Amino acid sequence: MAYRVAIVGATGNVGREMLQTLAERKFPVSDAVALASARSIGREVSFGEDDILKVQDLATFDFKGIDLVLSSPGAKISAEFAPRAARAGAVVIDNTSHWRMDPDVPLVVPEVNPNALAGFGKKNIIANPNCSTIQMVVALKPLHDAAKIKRVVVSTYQSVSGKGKEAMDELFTQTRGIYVNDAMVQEHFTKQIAFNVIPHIDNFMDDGSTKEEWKMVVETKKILDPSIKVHATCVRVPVFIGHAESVNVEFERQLTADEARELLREAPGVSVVDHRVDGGYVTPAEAAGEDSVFVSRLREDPTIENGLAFWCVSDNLRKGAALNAVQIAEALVGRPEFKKAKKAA
Ligand code: 11C
Repeated sequence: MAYRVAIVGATGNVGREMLQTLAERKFPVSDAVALASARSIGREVSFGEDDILKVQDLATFDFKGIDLVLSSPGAKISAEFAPRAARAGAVVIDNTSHWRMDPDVPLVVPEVNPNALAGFGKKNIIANPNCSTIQMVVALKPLHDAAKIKRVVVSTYQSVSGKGKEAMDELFTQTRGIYVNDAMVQEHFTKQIAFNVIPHIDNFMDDGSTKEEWKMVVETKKILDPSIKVHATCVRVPVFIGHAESVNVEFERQLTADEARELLREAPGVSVVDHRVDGGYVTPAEAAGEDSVFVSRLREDPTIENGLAFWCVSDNLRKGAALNAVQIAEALVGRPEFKKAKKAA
């Protein structure tokens, strides 16, 4: 069986990556539709090697007959269009933050909580988690199953592509400008991003954390285990693609670095590269364009009981967004609840 698939936000970083990932993974698509806001109507986006799609207007598009929507248009737009698409019978897999904490919307990382997909029919909406959460929970899942995590302290090193194409352009322009002595253009970040790091991603909250940090806390609980305590510091770094994280974990029982390494080697979606020699670890430049969550620098932390530290890196546009969404689609169409709903329609 093949499916009619609409991509919402098709001209953005994640939307284009969704189209590429669907084609690369040969997801059974009978018809693909690219949608975006009015200012992008008529623009063209590639779907696979041969197909070019003309972007249509999201605001006026009739979703009747569409089976699946993969969307990444911004939270406010998702709040408006997703119920409209769902009412028309499509299942929306949404990459924005808008639906993630809705109790009637599954928040899914297929390697971690695929069974949450059973609840997709409550709203016909499934949420794709935040990129920094996805890579962390993929790495934590096998460790949690083995030794039960009590607490996680994470610091992120997030690339500018998480903030969109204009943010990538700003990093490029500022970097070039510093070399050629041009005036500093600073529109998308609160401070200079070239040759700098910024401890601020998304809006500030009342308790002094940022929304990006809050997302890592509440999403990890929803996906993996509500009893896990998480403390996050999210930092923007002058890297184009690939988020990195320094993760410190406290378990209920001891887990040695060797045990953790073996568990992670067997875990779906994880590649362990941990050689304890110069260059024996993965950096964002090597993770860009790859599907895996890479884990390096595994070591015990003797400053707490049952402590373990590691480094994890992943392509934020792929596993952190488009790939996870396509994996959700793959898992969904194989589920009996989805097949039943399609038959009944
Ligand atoms: C960033 N993680 O790197 C963000 C981007 O909630 O989906 C994704 C925001 C979200 O800026």
